[in-house]
Order: sequence, then C-alpha cells, then structure tokens
Amino acid sequence: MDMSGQWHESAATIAPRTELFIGGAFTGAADGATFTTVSPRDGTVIAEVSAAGAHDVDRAVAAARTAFDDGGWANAAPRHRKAVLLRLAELIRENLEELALLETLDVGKPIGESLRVDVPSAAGCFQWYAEALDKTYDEIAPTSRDTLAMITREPLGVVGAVVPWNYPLIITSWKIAPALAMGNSVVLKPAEQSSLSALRLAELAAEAGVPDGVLNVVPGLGPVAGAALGRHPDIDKIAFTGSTEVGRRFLAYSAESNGKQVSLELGGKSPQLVLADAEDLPAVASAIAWGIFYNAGQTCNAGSRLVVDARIHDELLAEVVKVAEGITVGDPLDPATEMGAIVDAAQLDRVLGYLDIGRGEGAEVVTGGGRIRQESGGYFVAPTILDGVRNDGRVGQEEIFGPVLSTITFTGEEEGVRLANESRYGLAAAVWTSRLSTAHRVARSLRAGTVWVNTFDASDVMTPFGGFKDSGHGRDKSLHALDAYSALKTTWINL
Ligand code: TXE
Repeated sequence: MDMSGQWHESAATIAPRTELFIGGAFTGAADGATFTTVSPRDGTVIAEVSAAGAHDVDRAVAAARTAFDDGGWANAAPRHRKAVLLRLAELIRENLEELALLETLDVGKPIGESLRVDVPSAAGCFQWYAEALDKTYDEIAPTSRDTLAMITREPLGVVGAVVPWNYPLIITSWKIAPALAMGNSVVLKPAEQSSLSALRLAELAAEAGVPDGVLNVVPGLGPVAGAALGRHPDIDKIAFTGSTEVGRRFLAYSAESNGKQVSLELGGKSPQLVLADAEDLPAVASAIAWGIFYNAGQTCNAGSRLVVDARIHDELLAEVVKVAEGITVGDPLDPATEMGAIVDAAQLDRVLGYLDIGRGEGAEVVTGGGRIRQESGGYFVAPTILDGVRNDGRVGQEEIFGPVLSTITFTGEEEGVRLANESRYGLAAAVWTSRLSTAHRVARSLRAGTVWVNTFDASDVMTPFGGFKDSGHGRDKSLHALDAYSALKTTWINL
C-alpha cells in the first residue's frame, strides 16, 4: 500500500488554527493583518496566518502578566503544575499524527521524522520537566544558629520565547516546558515559516489545564512581533533560538528597554574532526553524512565541516559520498523520504548562493551541487559535498544551513584541532579516534558546548545544550534550564 496516499488525503483536509492565541482564546490581529504560509514541499499556500502587531503583543503580554499576578499557575502546588504538564505530554502523543502533519507541511521535513522524532521529543520534554518540577528542592545556607537564610527559586514572571523554524515543536518545548514548570507565564512567537504546530500546541495546553493567559502565541514577522517582544518593558526574559545576527538584536532590544534577561542559542559550523586512527570508516562516514543531511542540513549543530586527516581523506570521503548518494530525497509526505525540502524560497536561494561562493573559492563539488525536484514546485537541494574547502574561506566559516558538507584537510592532530577551533562558532564538535587518551585530550581542547567522541548528535532532554563564542550563551534542556527560568530569593530570618 502506498502510505503517502493517506498523508496526501489528510493534508488536503487539514484545517490548521491560524489566529493569535491570547488569554486562552483565538483572535485575529487588531488591524486584521495576516501573512501567507507556504508549504516548501510544493510551493503552495497552506493558510493565511494572523500577523501580530505591537498592539497584539501588548495584549498578549498583558494577558500573561494578569495570569501571572493572579497566581493560579505561579502559586499552584508544584504537584498541580506537574499533573497539567503531564496531561499536555499525553495530549501531544494523542495528537501525534495531526501535529506531525502540520510540522511536515509547514517546514518540509519528512513525515517519518516528524512522527518518530519531532512530536515524540516535544512530548518527552514536557513530561521530563513535569516529572522534575516536584523533585526540585530549595536550599538553606549554613549560617550561624541564630539566623535562618533560605534560598528559594521564584518564577521570573513573563517569559518571551522567540523560536526558529527548523525544529518548531522541539525548540518550542525546550523553552516553554521549563518556563511553565517554574510557574512563569509565556508569550511565544514562532517563526513566520512555522506557526501552525505552535498554535495547535497552545490549544492542547489549554485543554490540559494550563490557565488562560499563561501560554500565549503571537505568530508574526520578526522585525514587527519579534522586535515588539524584545523591546517590551513588561517582559522579564527572552529565550531566543535563531541567527547570530538577530540574537544580538535581542541584546540591544533589552538594553533599550528594561534590561530584561536574554538567553541565546545561535548558529554553528560544527566540525567533524576525523583523526588518522579513526576506526570503522564506513560507520564514521554514515554519521558524518547524516550529521549534515538530516533535516536537509537545517540544524544548528549540523556537522557542516568535515575536518579530516590527509592520510584517510580519500577513503573516508568515498564512503561519505556513497551514503550521500543513497539518500532518498523526496516528497516530505512520503514515508519513504529520508530528506525533504529547504524551508522556503529565501533559504533555498541562500543555500544555492553558497554553492556558487564555494565554487568561486575553488572548492570541488564531489556530489550534488544544486536544486533538484524543481517540477514539484518545492524547494529541494541535492545532498552536496564540497572538497578542497579553505577553512578560512566563506563556505568554511559561514553557516549555510543547508545540505552542504565542506571538507577541509589537515595533517596531524595539532593542526586538526586548530582548524576545528578556528571558527566564530562553538555550538558542537565531534572527534573520531580509536585512542582513549587522544579522545579525552582533544575533547578538552575543542571549544564547543557539546563534544561528541566517536558518535554524532547524541542528545537527550537530560543534558544541557547551548554554545560557546558566537553560538550564544545560556543552555536549553536539563535541570540547569530550570535556573534560566527562575530567580533566586534569599530570605533572612532572625531566630
Ligand atoms: O533566522 P532568524 P532566519 C540561522 C541559519 C539561517 C539564518 C537565517 O544560518 O540560514 O539563521 O534564518 C525572529 N527582531 N539560523 O532568517 O531571522 C524570526 O521571526 C526580532 C540558525 O529564519 O534569526 C524567528 O522567529 N525577531 C538557527 C526568529 O527570529 C526577529 C535556526 C529566528 O529567525 C527579527 C534558524 C528581528 N529583527 C536560523 N528578525 C539555529 N540556531 O538553529 C527575525 N526574528
């Protein structure tokens, strides 16, 4: 049976939520503004989505503040918030197919991945923070016996979450699950390419028992709705994932407004450092290929630089090419598809532009190298491998955010580590070696928030994720994220 038929049918009949979600209800923008959301799988319009203006952001922040001050969520027993967030995790799982379809239609990722990875990870994230929140204790300082000094965590208040389109549900859950767990109210702005799953999520949160106004969603354009959140005087914290350029704007918005906290998870140019003694090159090659071609390279920690010792360059690259050429690029609604579309026409142009820049810099296109499946109307790029890339050139340094692997060659561990670190980014890095001491030594030398040894992309909600250098600061996931959504209060008591 052709399973894609079933998904095409569902896609034809799905009726996504398209309005702003403020104070527990869907509502249009005050001025009636909308923007068009297009499916990158075929270039067709999915829906017109309400575009929040500054006035709508004000309404959402006011609803969030009122709900926070009301205390129904912030002051509820942790056990109560836990039950609600567990119910939300369950509702996400019960609506797996609908959420997966929204995600795939909106951003063009393969339906199999939305079903197996994106939706279950989001549910798992809510579940994990729900389970954690009534096991988190406060502290008493070891002061003298005639005083008691309690150190307690309190919610920050109103949190603004501004997220990108590459993993809409997952990255949203990384922000709002710990924020809600700690008792904050949230105003979420999804990326303009990917508002649909966020709006459905808000509805499910309400169904789970999140009180009106505690979670608001304001789709809209970055420079309008995103900037209004960044500059809002009544938001206590912005949690942002996106480009380095926009991330820095949020620091400026904060400085210009109320000095709100800002946490930034930004871009990357993660090296796959393969030393000459790496074992099992076919397995290494598979990890390298999927480390860049998964989600069509639109992953902040994508292993976009293959930094390989000259002694194994030819053998390894041949294996990576084999994997790349075996990847099924196709209709994201077809369950057999392994790599889907680039999110929109602008991003497609950006990726193709980098391929021209690479050629201009003297890189050799070993496989791929351009747009494919153009007849579908969608935005597809072939898995592409560039060889002979200069680490200090543009394709060696800049985040392409597409299915393009840049190969850089070195000789000896020292040069390899130096090249791996010669990047403005520091989100993630991997080292492949068969020697234990080398693995530890190199892992210590790599300047990145996550280092993988003989693996790539291992991740779990229980481990922190975030960057060094221009990849930002602050960490998503793990118990450490609870600190990012709470403030410490010290209370002294005279005994
Ligand atoms: O990101 P933006 P874009 C990188 C990647 C990609 C490039 C551009 O290299 O090619 O960024 O992608 C909101 N004020 N990453 O343009 O613009 C926007 O609406 C306030 C890496 O999509 O940073 C969206 O919600 N907000 C990254 C969010 O910022 C603004 C994931 C992210 O969009 C704004 C995505 C403004 N002036 C892109 N302009 C990662 N780290 O995973 C935009 N926004």
